[in-house]
Amino acid sequence: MRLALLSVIVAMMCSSSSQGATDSLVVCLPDTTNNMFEPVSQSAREIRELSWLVLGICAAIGLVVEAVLVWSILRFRARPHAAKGEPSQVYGSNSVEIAWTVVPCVIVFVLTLATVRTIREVELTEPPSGALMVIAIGHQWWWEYRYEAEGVVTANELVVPVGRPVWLTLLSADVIHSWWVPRLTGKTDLVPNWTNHTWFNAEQAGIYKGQCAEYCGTQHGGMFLRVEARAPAEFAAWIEEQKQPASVVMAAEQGHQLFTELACMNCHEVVGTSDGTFGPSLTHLMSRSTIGSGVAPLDRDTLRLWIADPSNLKPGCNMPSLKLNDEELDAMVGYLLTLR
Ligand code: HEC
Ligand SMILES: [Cu+2]
Repeated sequence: MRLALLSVIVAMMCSSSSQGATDSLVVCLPDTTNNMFEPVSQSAREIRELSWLVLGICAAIGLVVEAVLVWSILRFRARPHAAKGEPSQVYGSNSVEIAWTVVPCVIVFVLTLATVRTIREVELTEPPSGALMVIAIGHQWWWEYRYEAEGVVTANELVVPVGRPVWLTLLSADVIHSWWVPRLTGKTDLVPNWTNHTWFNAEQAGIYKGQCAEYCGTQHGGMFLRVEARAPAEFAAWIEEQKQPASVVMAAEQGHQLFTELACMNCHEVVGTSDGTFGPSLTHLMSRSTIGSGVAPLDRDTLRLWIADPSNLKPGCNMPSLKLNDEELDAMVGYLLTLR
């Protein structure tokens, strides 16, 4: 019954889109990997089930109301030769009053029970046993990830092992942000001076996308989330790489020198060189695949554009242009490219 009703709504949604009628929800939504109806973790699956239930009940109510409306319009429309004057007036009806009080109460009760049950399964108060503990800090407009036990700090791209629960401690450095990767779990806010938690257990290797889900300023829209779930052995290898200090390449000495002479080092950490924390850690910058919290792929060209002036890629972001000349830019980019 529930599914039959839903397929009606879905068919209606699809046929009103320019793509024409299609027979599944997946096809009429944009083809991205952040579809909450394709969960890859237990809690995301619970949330999907609840969403279907709520959508189904609401669709049924919508259909009943529309049906009564259409029927009334047709049945009681003004007809030629109908009696003139006011129709007969009806005042109060106990049975109708009782029906439209009791039925909504029952519906709300069912929705409440289902919601409470889902919340209890999705929101834990303690980390699940054996969980990987990561601190996630929201900044305007990027994400800091600290694996305290492992001694690893990275930014924007959270790497996790498949099949092991991940317990995230959510903090904010400035305003309220919200961590939401729909295929992994529901959204939880990162609130200044307050500690929140969320968790997920990725069942398949892959890259899961999301987006800061609480308006946090100019570049809120440029504050993407990206979680990469890797097989446990690959994850362990990644941790080992991230624990290494930054590589020192003689050929990049000029850029390294510039990095320490300019303000870069006040804002950025490069283990062995600087310990700024205002901006993302650059120790293993090139192990990431995007720049600016996902606004562009990370390569030589985007790096050069970014250093010349970050607003080329992310207008309004909190890194200033240090107005390097062409030669300095080449040296700086050459150095950053060695930070693998
Ligand atoms: C006032 C502090 C500040 C200074 C000075 C600064 N940065 Fe940044 N930098 C930031 C912030 C903040 C971000 C994150 C911007 C965002 O994504 O919204 C950033 C981002 C970056 C990124 C992208 C990192 C990523 O993973 O997305 C690189 C690379 C970078 N800075 C290099 C440099 C270099 C090189 C210098 C010196 C020429 C420098 N920064 C100077 C604050 C600073
Ligand atoms: Cu945000």
